[in-house]
Amino acid sequence: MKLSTLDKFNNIVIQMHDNPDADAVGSGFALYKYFKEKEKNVRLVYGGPMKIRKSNMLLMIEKLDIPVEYVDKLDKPELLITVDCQYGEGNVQRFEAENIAIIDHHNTGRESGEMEEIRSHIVSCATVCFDMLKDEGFDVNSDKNVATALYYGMFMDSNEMSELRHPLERDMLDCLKYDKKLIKKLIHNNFSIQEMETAGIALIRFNYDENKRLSIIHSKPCDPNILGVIGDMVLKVDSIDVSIIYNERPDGYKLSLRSCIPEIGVNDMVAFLTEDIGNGGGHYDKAGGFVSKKKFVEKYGEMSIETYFFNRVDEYYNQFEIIYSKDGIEDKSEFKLYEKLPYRYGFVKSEDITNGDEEVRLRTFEGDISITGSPDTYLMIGWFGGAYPISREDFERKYEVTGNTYEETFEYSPSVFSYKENRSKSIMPFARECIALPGSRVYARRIEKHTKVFGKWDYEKYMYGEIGDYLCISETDEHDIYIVKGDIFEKTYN
Ligand SMILES: [Mn+2]
Repeated sequence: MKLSTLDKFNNIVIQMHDNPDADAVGSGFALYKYFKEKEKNVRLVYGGPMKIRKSNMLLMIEKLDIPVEYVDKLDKPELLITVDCQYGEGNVQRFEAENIAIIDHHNTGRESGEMEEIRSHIVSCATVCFDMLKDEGFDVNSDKNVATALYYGMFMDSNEMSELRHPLERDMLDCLKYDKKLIKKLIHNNFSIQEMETAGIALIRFNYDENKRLSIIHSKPCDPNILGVIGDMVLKVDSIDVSIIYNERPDGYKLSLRSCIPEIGVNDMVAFLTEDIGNGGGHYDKAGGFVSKKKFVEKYGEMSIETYFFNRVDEYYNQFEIIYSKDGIEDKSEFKLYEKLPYRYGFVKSEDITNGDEEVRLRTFEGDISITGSPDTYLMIGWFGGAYPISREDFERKYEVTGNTYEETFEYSPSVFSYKENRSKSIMPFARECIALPGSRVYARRIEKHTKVFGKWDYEKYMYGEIGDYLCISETDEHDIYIVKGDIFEKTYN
């Protein structure tokens, strides 16, 4: 949904979930300002059993001048927009309205409809709003309070930015001109004495698996950020490599994961733990997620959440295989030779975007990779806009340059962050077209077991392959081992 499709309404109420958090308030406030600018009659409200009490929230609302109203009834507005929540869910007081729109980032199983924008792969609703506002040409930095509110919303929903997932979130971080002093003040007003006690109790009541060097903690209800604080502390213990902490909320369970070993990337692990019943993601070493109670019961019925986490963690550990590119693969008996079909791809010469040997961060779905501009390094643009580095030598062996420019639109346009210019910029304007040469071949086999590959380019991180993806070895370089998504492989190889 484009935000401007709602411009036709005049009486608009933006509703946050009950007991709104920073993400709900930040998102709601930014939308409020958008509609105010369009001279709409707009209100920002929440209902539910209790008024906001948390000190950071009260401070945020006061200092940023956010016109939040606590209401117990509405007189059927022309348009009701629920933000950071979905109309009809248990954590949103139900009000009648002539039209209903939803802007959210929770995975409740509902798909975006005509007047709905639900992006469950995004860490915060503030990020969804940021993107929608940007699309409308609304400058979020024109009002420092709006920029600060959006920043704080994402900050709180991502465990202080440590659980960011999507390149868009990193763009938002780079773009916002927010009030640093106020953010600092909010950080230091976040926990109450009771919550400190909760953290203490959580640390005493831990579950520990000696073989996996893993701890699972069920904390009492508390601010989600406390989970991150506890997790960071738990990981400093000499006999623990992986920490899972979760707690219960009215609508589900909030999870926070930490890892300090390269073989376990908690971004994959949380995605596995929340598969079909919620959403999750983040980084290799820090990640977060959410399990919806409704979806959990639908899928697992009476099972307790403790049992579920223990079983599921076992499954995760039992089912993956690890491959180190530097060691190569000895047994190639199940691999078959495939030929790359002559598809069109985009590529960029790294020098074109870096002005010489400048260092930039290439922003990919898997995270940022540092690239130094060089005549010998190119960037390939794959399906869905995923970009990755390739040496010129490999490139010239596998592709032929057509001389055309390469124009495609993607959900997220591949981009680099330039340290020199202190901004991120799309690489698409520099993209040229090439065609895969016939004879570019790989050995590949279908993955039957979750596989982690420590690749050639960045040894600290692995690529994660799920069942149905393909494990590939370059025909000419046995240390060039990588994973290609199943659907992409089947389309582009023969
Ligand atoms: Mn949120």
